[in-house]
Amino acid sequence: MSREEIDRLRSRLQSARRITALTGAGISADSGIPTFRGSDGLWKNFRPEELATPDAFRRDPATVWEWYDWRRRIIATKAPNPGHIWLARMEKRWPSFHLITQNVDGLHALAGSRRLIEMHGNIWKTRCTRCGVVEEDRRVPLPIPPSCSTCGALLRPHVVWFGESLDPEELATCMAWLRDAEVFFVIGTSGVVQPAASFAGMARQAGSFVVEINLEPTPITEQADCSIRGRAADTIPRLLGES
Ligand code: BV8
Ligand code: ZN
Repeated sequence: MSREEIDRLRSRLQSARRITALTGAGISADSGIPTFRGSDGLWKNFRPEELATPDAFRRDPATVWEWYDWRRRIIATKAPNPGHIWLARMEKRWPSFHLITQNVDGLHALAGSRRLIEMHGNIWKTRCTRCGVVEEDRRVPLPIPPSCSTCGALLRPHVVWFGESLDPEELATCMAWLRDAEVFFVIGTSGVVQPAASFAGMARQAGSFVVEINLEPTPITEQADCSIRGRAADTIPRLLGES
């Protein structure tokens, strides 16, 4: 993206009031967390789609928990990067700035984002498979498999697995936020996983100016009004304030 294109985008942001951003694993890559489909994202040669499913958990809860515990150990040592931090700052500068993340690592909340929906859940929360109680559990490492402190039954990660539906209320709020946005950012996502992968097209249809930030082209690129090739941790601060 040229200097003048960046300047044009920056002035559009100055005059905008309602901005929504959708992030994926790419924004946390700059904090050292492996992405899903990047080469460093594999664990014991399993693909995420093979482990992040109710069937995998029913068949072998210990292996699924080992994968989550491996990810929790990595995430526990990582911090929000300038991409997370500048998006959190946007809440103060734009009263109608909203953030939707596909990530379960909790780094946006750690960076201070509050108008935030973690649409695929949070890796630091567990949910009881019997009594349904949801708790924050930051033990590293976890006893595997962890059991409910209330009823003793098996706990599962409080995340949305492939084949599971998202929380309907949260999904409705995401729709309202993307329809209402004058500018819709899509940052660090391969645009593969539904329904998040459809958000950019919906926002565009509702009249948003869609800005993609990614290292490489994705299926979202042709739906975007502009697509910036770059790291989220460098590009977001450059667009929103000091470079
Ligand atoms: C549902 C939580 C109703 C668990 C995750 C319609 C069409 C086709 C398929 C479907 C469909 N509807 C439903 C499906 C099935 C499925 C699906 O989408 N499958 C895909 C694989 C085709 N969807 C569902 O099941 C969803 N449920 O729709 O309910 C329903 C139910 C049944 C049947 C029909 C409908 C639920 C999906 C939720 C899955 N859970 N995570 C966990 O994390 O353990 S998804 C998982 O992938 C993560 O959340 C992750 O965030 C997400 C998306 O991946 P990305 O974030 O994009 O990460 P990725 O590695 O792929 O890409 C990183 C990108 O960053 C790259 O582009 C890279 O270039 C870029 N990058 C890297 N570094 C940087 C960078 N960019 C900028 N800066 C950098 N430094
Ligand atoms: Zn219980």
